Amino acid sequence: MTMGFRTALGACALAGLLACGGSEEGLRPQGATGASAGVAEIMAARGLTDADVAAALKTYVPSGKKDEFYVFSSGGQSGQVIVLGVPSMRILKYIAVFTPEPWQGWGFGDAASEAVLAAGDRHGHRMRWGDTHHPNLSETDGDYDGKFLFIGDKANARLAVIDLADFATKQIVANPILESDHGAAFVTPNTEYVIESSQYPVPLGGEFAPIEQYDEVYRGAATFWKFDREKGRIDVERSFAIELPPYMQDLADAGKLVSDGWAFINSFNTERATGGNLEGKPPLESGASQNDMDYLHVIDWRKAEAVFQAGKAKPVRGFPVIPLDVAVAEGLLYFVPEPKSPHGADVSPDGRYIVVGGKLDTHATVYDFEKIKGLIDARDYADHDPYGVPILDFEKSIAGQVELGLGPLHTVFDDQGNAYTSMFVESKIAKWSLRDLVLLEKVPMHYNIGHLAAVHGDTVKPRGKWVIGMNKWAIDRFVDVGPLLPQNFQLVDISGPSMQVVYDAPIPLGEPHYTQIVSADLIQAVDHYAPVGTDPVTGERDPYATEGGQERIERQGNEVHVYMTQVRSHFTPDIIRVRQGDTVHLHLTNLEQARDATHGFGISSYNVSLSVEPGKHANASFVADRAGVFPFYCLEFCSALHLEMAGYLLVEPADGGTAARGAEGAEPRGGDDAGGRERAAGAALHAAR
Ligand code: K7E
Ligand code: CUA
Repeated sequence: MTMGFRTALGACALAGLLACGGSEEGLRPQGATGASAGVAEIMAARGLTDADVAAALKTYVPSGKKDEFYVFSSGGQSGQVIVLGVPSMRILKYIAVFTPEPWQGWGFGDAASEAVLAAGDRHGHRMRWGDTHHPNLSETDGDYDGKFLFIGDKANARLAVIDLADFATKQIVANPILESDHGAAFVTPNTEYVIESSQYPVPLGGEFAPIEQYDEVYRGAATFWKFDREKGRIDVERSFAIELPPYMQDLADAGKLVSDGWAFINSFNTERATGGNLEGKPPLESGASQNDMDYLHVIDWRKAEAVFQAGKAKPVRGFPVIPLDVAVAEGLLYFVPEPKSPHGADVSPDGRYIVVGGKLDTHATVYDFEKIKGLIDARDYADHDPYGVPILDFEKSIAGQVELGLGPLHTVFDDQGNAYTSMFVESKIAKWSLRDLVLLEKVPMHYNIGHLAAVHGDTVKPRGKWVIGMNKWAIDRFVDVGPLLPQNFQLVDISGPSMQVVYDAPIPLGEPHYTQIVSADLIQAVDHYAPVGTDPVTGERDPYATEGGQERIERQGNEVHVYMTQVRSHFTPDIIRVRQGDTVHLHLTNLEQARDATHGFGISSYNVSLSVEPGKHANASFVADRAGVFPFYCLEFCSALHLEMAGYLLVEPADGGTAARGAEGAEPRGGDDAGGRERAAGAALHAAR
């Protein structure tokens, strides 16, 4: 009967996985005596197959055990970064980046985060969202070093720097010449530069030009942001860009090892279609799909750096840009044709090959850098584009093409010489041999796979084991949650002879694009801020940091500075008295150093939310423009007396209304009886202490 059949199957599955010692019997894995029968019962009750159990055992991380790898994923339209663990696929954290996030006190009054966000404002607009596409970990010698994470905002051409010591965003730079990016963020092998290249051409610098002048005035660009590792920040002064023709530059990757010093960007719309479907022109999408070939951009960034340092760049909105004609004359920009609607540009671990997918092509094209370099050195050009950029011969530049199927996009690598390419149209991952350029196997994805990631799969040292397919719109994988569908990360075991999908993880925070998977032992996160009073953005003790015993309220005119501390389970001070119209400057230090001693600060009606991790200092300023009584409290359940960790902001009416006067009479305010009139006249008042 069914029950018995299942029981036997389940036991076998378990036995196989636990390296069953026995033989025919096969039912009692060593050291797991008695487990098999229980497991079989569960399998029967839940209708699980052998494969299900195998998958569960591969991904289950028992309570108290930790994951072997971190996943850093873009958060798509959420403007954030999602951190997961592999193999469990448990979500560990969202890192606030371009978007305010109240739990982390990011952009809700906290001055340090507000300043980081404000640095990303564009053209005087307050930007509070982003479309994060490609996270990139900092590298040393072409492998992740676990120190920093960069991520680009496609919608607004911005780049963010996240420090993995505290998993917090430290810097946002707004690209002064671009309006959108896509080839971002991609680091060079020692994180000398973080690449951010354009997607949609515009007149560089953000000025207006009619779209009829697209060919003449609209441009793309590749920005090379200089990273100062010591400071952990982009050094804008030492950064530069290279002007590119008005093609739609797409994904970027930096060369490594044999191709170190070079960068590669695929492109589409070399037709330079501009749309205009209501104006009698073909829609952008069809205009952009006429040519059989677009151009892989090949950039000698070391030469570009030298050209920039030699002062040959020209300022565009104050930002140094190597003009296109200079780039051509200096020999730092080349094109190689790439088949129809290309996407992705992924450099192999040895740096020799660049793999480009073709959304409308069935092949992945494998370029051979040595051939490309040979053609460049020999000035063996097949042609020039309308802007004078040398075009190399396609056939002479490639190692070959692999027939993979429909809609190949992105490629990552394992430690066995294999490549894995996402097949968007087919909804599959194709595994193929980089050496022999033959397709080995495909595994179905659910569904619409975009990027994929492998463990250290885009470094010089891939580590195999796992691939994650990053699928869009999980139409049939989870219980329904309305028309806006979660995404689906599928974990694929690549350690065996055939790929096995072992876990589906819904991603409910925007549409992630790229992800990187890094060994957990490379990440060394701090568990508190030291010294006490540290501003997490500067990494230094904040000038307003408050020591225990030094808490005070100081008034300067109508500015009230509140020097406040918190320890379990109180704020000092816990009563703040101000007058309507005062500007309140809250300076809040968490005096604790224990790792589980995070406090928060949330206050009614004034839109302030602070997260104050142990040792952290936060500043928040607001105008107390509404009279009333506003409780504030600690936002983390920090102790048994957490609910008591609260206080009051008392904002007395500026017009000295009766209610306020009545209350005032009872307060030890001394000699301020006529305060109402004085306040109404805007007179300076002394601080209430
Ligand atoms: Cu293919 Cu923005 Cu990298 Cu999405 S991109 S999938
Ligand atoms: Cu501090 Cu709750």
